[in-house]
Amino acid sequence: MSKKVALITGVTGQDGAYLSEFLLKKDYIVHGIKRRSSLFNTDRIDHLYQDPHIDNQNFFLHYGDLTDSTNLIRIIQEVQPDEIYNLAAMSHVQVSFEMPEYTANTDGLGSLRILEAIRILGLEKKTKVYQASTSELYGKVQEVPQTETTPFYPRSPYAVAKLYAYWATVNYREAYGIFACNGILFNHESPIRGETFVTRKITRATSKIALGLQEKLYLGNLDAKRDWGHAKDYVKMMWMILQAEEAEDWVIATGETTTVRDFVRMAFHYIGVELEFTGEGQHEVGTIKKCNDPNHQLEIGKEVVAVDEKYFRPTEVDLLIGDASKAHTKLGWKPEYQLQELVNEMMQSDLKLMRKDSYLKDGGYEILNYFE
Ligand code: NDP
Ligand code: GDR
Repeated sequence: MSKKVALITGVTGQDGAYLSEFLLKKDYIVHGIKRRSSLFNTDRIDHLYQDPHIDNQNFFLHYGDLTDSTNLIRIIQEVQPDEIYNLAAMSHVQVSFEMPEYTANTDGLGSLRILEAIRILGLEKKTKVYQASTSELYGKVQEVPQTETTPFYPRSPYAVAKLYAYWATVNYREAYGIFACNGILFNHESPIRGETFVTRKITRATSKIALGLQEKLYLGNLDAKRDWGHAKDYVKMMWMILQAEEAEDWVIATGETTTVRDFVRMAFHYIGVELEFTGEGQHEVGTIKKCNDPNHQLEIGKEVVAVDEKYFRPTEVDLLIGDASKAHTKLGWKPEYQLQELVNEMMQSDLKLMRKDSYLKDGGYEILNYFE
């Protein structure tokens, strides 16, 4: 039997990398679309790269962009995929307030371009499509926990664009019979999460503070609550969604919610530090209350966390907590990771990474801290 062929947009991102690994293990031929950039942007998938001069290659990269229809049509025509995973997006909620039009073009129209390419090429009966939908669609809380039937109320240009993509996916399923599905995924993280999302920002900064490479971690809204899972669990579910009997839309979540503040506590706990938070709103600070690890010489009372208003969003999503009962019951999906395990894995990885900076600093190199 011939191998299944998958095409992944956003292959260089967190989920694209984990999904590629997952599908290659399942013996798929994997094609990915990457953007041209002036520096290498394939760090997360370099370990999957194959010399194009060898036979039996099963991982291929194509230059492309979700804003370029002709490029997408050509790649889909060449690849003839059985499954498309549309993961490409301008995925940062706060940045979408700075770049609303680009976000709409990529995250909204980009999804339409993929669906339309399938129609133009007559692949409606062959190619299944997974659309990376998001818990950001729920935005302003209408119901707790959120399920497949909870009304949407997007609160950012990102979420508005993703709302368009959500409904385009449903519409192309109903209008043309394409096996197109939305995975409404709640936040999912990992050691390869983008550095400016809050979890990774926290684990990187905590590691740097532990090693004396950074003084303080500046954050925005510490009260925001998110349902955080591990990206590895979630990419498995993307695949399961396309293997289901019927094309449907699915909520994927852990069912537990945690504040940003508690995530910070958990990261510091990993390095043996207990934090105390005092003050309110933009004046809130986190100081070291106890330090149990003699390797990390941090003084009691030192202020290591502070709030900077620049990270507040014009409209915020206060509380996300998902109910993935449908996925549990109909597909047998259950997340394997607990939040503390995820935090530990991220801390372990970032401490290792930051030790490199520490050696460089000892060798006389200047270490820069980016406050984004
Ligand atoms: P990342 O930001 O890590 O990856 C996004 C990917 O999209 C990168 O490969 C990026 O390329 C690519 N990309 C961005 N713009 C374009 C464009 N115009 N054309 C082609 N490619 C583009 O996101 P994640 O892996 O975390 O998320 C994957 C998808 O899932 C996204 O659509 C996101 O919105 C959605 N999602 C994510 C959740 C999460 O918690 N992680 C939760 C719910 C939904 P480059 O590397 O060059 O920047
Ligand atoms: P989110 O993720 O907006 O949920 O979108 P992010 O990690 O950016 O923010 C989570 C919450 O933390 C608060 N926050 C901060 N966020 C960032 N980035 N930086 C800070 O300094 C900071 N301080 C507090 C935010 O206000 C927010 O409430 C992610 C993305 O992966 C989307 O693509 C995806 O669709 C959703 O998750 C589900």
